[in-house]
Amino acid sequence: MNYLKKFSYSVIAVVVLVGFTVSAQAKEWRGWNIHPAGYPNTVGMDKFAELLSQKSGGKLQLKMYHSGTLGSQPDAIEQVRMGGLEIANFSLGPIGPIVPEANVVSLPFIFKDTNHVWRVLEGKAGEMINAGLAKKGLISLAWYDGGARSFYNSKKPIRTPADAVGMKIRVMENDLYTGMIRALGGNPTPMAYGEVYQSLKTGVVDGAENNWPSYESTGHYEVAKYHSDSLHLIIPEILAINVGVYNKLSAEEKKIIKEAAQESALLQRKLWKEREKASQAKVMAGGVVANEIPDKSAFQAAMKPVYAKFLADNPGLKTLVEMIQKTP
Ligand code: GTR
Repeated sequence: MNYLKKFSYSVIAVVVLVGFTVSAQAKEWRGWNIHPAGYPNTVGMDKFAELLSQKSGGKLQLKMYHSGTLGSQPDAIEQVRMGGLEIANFSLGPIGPIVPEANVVSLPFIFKDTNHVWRVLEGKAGEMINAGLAKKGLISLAWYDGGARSFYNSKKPIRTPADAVGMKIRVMENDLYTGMIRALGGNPTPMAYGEVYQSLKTGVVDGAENNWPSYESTGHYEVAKYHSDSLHLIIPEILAINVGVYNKLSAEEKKIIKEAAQESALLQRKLWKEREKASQAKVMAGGVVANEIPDKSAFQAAMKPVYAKFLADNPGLKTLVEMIQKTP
């Protein structure tokens, strides 16, 4: 063997050895996200992955799978709870049926605005929600902005609850949302996010409800051009990690992961504000007919039975609901 060959063999050996040692020590996680490239949550999760690697000197690695490629949201929630997937960004909406404490955020009109959401989540109510999530396998690392959701449909503007009577409206899988649509006199259709565009297009449903960025990024505005500013739900989004994975981390790793999550949330929230405006402008330019609902009291009054049923089913959550309502 000549010198050059010998030299290159030993270089290869060293590289292989180093490679093995790094991968033996590194934790490699898989992350789920439903949104496409460029969406604030997608950028936020990529930033989270980058910060994790940076702050841990490469020991904490997260490979993100965007656009729901690893499955629907209800399935992914189960996966993260059971440890099949380690990390995800979820809406609290579809988590509600599993974690009753987290379901209070899905009571229509419970929040005044996004800042109210942050005040609640940073206080005692937030602690109770986090404890409920942890009991069901999900540790909350940070909160992302999910904006306010409004109705849109392919038929006509909704100005009063009477306009929604008889309308087939897609909702996320959560009994609170089917109750909400029934209370308005509509027909709720729970359905996975990825199926909504086609269902609106073919008339399987007349309408749906979401925030401006999702209304735009999914193309729903192309097939449901009447947008009515009901702002009936303001649902926070969680950056969650499986409880077993989290509990095995060292104190130093827990600190790193929390910091990275919080930093990514600040970025997501900033991008969210920008995207809300940009999405609204884009859909309006695309021919959307939007109406405001300056007085929402008729919609709020219609939600009384939804609250009554929720409290009858979950008497233990009365304090939490009141705590949120009383948070200034
Ligand atoms: C979006 C949310 C998604 C998903 C979706 C839906 O606003 O970010 O996680 O919940 O709504 O309506 O299914």
